[in-house]
Amino acid sequence: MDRLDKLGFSHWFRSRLDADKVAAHEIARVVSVHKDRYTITNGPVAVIAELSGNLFYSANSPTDLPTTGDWVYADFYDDETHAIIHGVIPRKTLLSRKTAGKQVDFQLIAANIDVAFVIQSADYNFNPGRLERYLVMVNESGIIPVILLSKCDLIAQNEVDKLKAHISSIAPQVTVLAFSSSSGDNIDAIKNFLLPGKTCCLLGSSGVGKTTLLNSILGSRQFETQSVSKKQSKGRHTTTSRELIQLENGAMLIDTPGMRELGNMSVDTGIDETFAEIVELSQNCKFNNCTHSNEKGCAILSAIEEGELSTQRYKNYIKMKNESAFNDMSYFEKRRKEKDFGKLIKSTLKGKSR
Ligand SMILES: Nc1nc2c(ncn2[C@@H]2O[C@H](COP(=O)(O)OP(=O)(O)OP(=O)(O)O)[C@@H](O)[C@H]2O)c(=O)[nH]1
Ligand SMILES: [Mg+2]
Ligand SMILES: [Zn+2]
Repeated sequence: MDRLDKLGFSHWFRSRLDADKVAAHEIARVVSVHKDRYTITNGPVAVIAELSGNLFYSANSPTDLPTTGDWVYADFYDDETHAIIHGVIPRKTLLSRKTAGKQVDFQLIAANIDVAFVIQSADYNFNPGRLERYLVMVNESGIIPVILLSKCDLIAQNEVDKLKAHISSIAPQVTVLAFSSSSGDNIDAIKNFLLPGKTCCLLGSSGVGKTTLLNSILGSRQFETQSVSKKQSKGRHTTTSRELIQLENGAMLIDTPGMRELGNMSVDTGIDETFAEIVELSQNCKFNNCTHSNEKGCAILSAIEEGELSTQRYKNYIKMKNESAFNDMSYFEKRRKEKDFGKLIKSTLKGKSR
């Protein structure tokens, strides 16, 4: 299984394999997804694949279907030019968010990521609240976050230092690197995280320079980038799909399209990890059921008063807690309705067949 190891397969996955499925199928990794067309690889070749009808129809939610980075059971056909995916192997980690817009469901970003680079650009894009949002998503799934501050050629060194200090106050446990793809500054420090057999991904708003960084790492302009329209200070969503790329040294990297809105659901663990000092403070609140909004003896409120905790950070914490709870409730409600609807159809069909 050596060629799979090179793609990141490890004991963790091996110990979770289904013996029957291993006997019936091959193992492969999903390189990219374009609507219902997948590209998968087992090492030597990358092959177009489709889902088996059984996998597609038995899926209860988007999380049951493969995404970029997933390990799958597959059958290869026609001299390995075509394949059918029969199942998803348990995931070590999964990056997902709430689908954009009003719909409440999970959208998968990538699976089996070891390290996530969360990128903000040093010029206009720096936004602590958004950074916290990304960290919640990454922490929730147990992925190691690394914060990258891009385009440092555009601001003075003392400004870079200030931003880095600000980030460290938000995320004291996380490595923060300032870099520039233009000058090449610190690209080597980023490369140190790209280890053979490990899978990393690039996350951040459109235009922060994710694809430019990927090209810098590759040492060639293999992937398309586009200048940020200065007027709106907004990127143009140049990258539109996620693709797993294997680097020369054997590490894997997934570039992702910038996200306009990052909504989280089911992220209580991620929130608590991202805001660990607030959780710790709450243990000193006078009342067990403290809502940290107006109670006397609230350790969080007094920390804010004493300037030990920033109001911004506290507000973002509460906001994300509420949002996650609200989204979970809506999702639960939706699933309940879908189930009822499913039962209705089943009972109608039963009635007909009688
Ligand atoms: N000055 C400067 N500009 C940079 C740097 N890195 C990227 N840029 C520019 O920023 C713009 C956007 O870069 P992209 O790499 O396309 O951004 P992206 O994050 O991949 O954007 P999406 O694919 O839309 O999510 C391009 O014009 C790049 O040339 C940098 O280090 N310094
Ligand atoms: Mg891009
Ligand atoms: Zn409290």
